[in-house]
Amino acid sequence: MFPQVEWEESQVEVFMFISSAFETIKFEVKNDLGYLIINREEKLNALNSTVLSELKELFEALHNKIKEEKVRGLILTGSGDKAFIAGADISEMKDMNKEQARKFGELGQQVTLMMESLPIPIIACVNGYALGGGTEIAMACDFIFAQESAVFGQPEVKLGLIPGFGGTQRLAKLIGRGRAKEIIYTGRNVSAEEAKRIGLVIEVFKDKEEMLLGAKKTFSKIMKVGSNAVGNSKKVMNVANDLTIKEGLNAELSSFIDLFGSEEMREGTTAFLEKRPPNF
Ligand code: CO8
Repeated sequence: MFPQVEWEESQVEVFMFISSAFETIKFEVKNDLGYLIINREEKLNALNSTVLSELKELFEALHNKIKEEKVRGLILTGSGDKAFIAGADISEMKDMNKEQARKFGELGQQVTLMMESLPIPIIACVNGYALGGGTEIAMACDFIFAQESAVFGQPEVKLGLIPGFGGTQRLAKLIGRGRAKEIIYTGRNVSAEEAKRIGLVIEVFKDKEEMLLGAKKTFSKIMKVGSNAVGNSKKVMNVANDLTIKEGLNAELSSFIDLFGSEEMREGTTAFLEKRPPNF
């Protein structure tokens, strides 16, 4: 019933220590919260095949280890002050043949599906340009925070291309078809303020520091509730757009039943009746 990602065995044994294994991303876990940083500041964090492959490897490792390592959420941002992700790497794309383009497109799409399939929330903290693939990666997160100077957009038409990491699908679902078409057809920039107004972004902050603090505050609330309940909410809510209302309601019911009688549910309901905070 749920769109399946085919998770592969991760080569990485303990992801807590893999940060040093990556060239273009940084990852660390503090207080059960993962911080993932796209780390190609000199190229405005543009997504080349190495970044995408490393993201895929990280998400595979996370998927396999999430329970034992107790990661409850991810904050995704870009290194530096200028860009979240300035899109797919144009210099790498320029000379690709059709087969290479297909592989590159598939890899990017796969990364976005993995993000949606991980059973923990991901908050995009957009700290500057999020163009093309940048807006697309942000949209694969559960929701988007932005700093005032953030710039969104799908400028692919200016390069004679169309969005290729899910933008043609996810933007319309998030903000409605008409506005999504206008943004994609013109390739124009969308400010953080407009992005909030049209529902692409849910919160705008003065600067990166405040935005990261805001994300941490949101996670401190999420971490107090049942992690399986959050994971199941994500699973069911992410498929909502792909299903008829009847299929969606069935997905909701089966997920609801899965949680019924779980330790988490027992603790949540018992704590309420005993008038004490739950111990999840
Ligand atoms: N790719 C490669 N390099 C980039 C990119 C990019 N997307 N964006 C910036 N850079 C590089 C620049 O080339 C420059 O490198 P160098 O210093 O070596 O010359 C460095 O980053 C700094 O950039 P600028 O000097 O251009 O910085 P400015 O402040 O002048 O401008 C902008 C910032 C406005 C963000 C500008 O860099 C820009 O317009 N970048 C391109 C934005 C863009 O068009 N993004 C969409 C790319 S297409 C895409 O994402 C499609 C995804 C799906 C693909 C599916 C394939 C099948």
